[in-house]
Amino acid sequence: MSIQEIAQAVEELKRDQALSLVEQALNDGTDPAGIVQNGIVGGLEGIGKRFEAEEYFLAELMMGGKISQACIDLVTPHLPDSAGAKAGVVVIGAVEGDLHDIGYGLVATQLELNGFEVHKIGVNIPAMTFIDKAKEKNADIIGLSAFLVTTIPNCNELIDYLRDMGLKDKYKVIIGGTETSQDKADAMGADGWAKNAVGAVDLCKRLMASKK
Ligand code: B12
Repeated sequence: MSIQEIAQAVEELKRDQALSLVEQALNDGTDPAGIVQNGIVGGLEGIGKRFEAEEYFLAELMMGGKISQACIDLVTPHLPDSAGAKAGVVVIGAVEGDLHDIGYGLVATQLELNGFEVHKIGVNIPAMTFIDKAKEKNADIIGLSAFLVTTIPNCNELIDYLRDMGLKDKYKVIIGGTETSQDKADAMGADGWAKNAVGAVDLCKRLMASKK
């Protein structure tokens, strides 16, 4: 059994096989983070490629999302926990127009496991709702997830609002999602970008250290 087989089962939308391979890998003591990143997320990448090649369509994309979430739910209880003082408060969600929640869900889980208090506020969230939530929860960091070229400008919008409201220094804004990059983050004045959930934890830790 290899992690590659999990990726393949996810990519081929074989739900039962994917779930039992994940279970088997966990029982064999395979690193849970590796199962997620190389197995499940690897499979989703394959699905994305087939979608681009018009081999898969929206129905397959949706099925892939559901299968992956079920696999991630199996792995989550096995991810290593870090006890200790609260590392910081993060409000995270998908920006207006964006319905992709698997990626930021993984970021939220990793942050929680690393001692952050995380408030997941959902998908298709308008900029002002992020800001209101950040105020309500006294957040340190606002995490914006954007997977589409058409939704990335909504990250800019939120940063512009924070500037106009004189709140740009109060909240650190980080972005992530397939079509985002460090360059895009820099261009819009975000405080950081991360490629994946592990990178997001490092980033948030660094930002919290710079706040102190
Ligand atoms: C599953 C999926 C869907 C599912 C989402 C299900 C769900 N509940 O999330 C559904 C079916 C809903 C969907 C819909 C659409 N999708 Co879609 N989808 C995907 C797919 C295959 C996987 C995305 C995913 O969840 N990956 C798994 C995560 C875990 O992987 P990840 O990106 O590595 O995640 C990490 C980082 O992104 C980062 N991260 C994520 N968020 C954040 C936030 C912060 C703050 C930080 C720091 C880091 C961070 O950390 C994550 C964890 O490690 C991608 C293909 C791809 N390669 O991304 C297309 C993809 C994103 N979708 C695409 C498209 C076109 C669509 C649709 C427009 C299709 C349509 N015709 O309707 C709709 C748009 C819906 C909408 N308004 O949002 C395109 C986008 C292309 C573009 N240039 O904009 C992609 C790239 C597919 C493709 N290759 O064409 N999709």
